[in-house]
Amino acid sequence: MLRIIHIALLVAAALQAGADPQVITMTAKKYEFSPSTVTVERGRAVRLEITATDRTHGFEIKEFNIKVKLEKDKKTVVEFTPDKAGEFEIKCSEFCGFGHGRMKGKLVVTEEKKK
Ligand SMILES: [Cu+2]
Repeated sequence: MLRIIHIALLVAAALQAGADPQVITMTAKKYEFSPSTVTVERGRAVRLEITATDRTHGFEIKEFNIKVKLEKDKKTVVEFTPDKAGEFEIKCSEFCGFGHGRMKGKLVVTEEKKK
């Protein structure tokens, strides 16, 4: 009986993470991400839908092992569940011109809301 309850709880947790993602639409262009600050909640799945509008860019958040290439005019989906709260740097990981080094954004992960 205990085992069944345990499995049910695991399934419920998985469904919650999958069924209620925090969907955020972003764009990337020389030399900025928009929005430049993204705020999400720890422990909830995040789905970022990012489109580079002027040329190829990159999207990197080191602390969450995210590094993807953003092809121009193509929506790139990045999915992850932040397991730590804090502020993390988002940066462009594809050289895109003289302003590349300052093409940055910020991911803010807040603590989970109390249920
Ligand atoms: Cu760049």
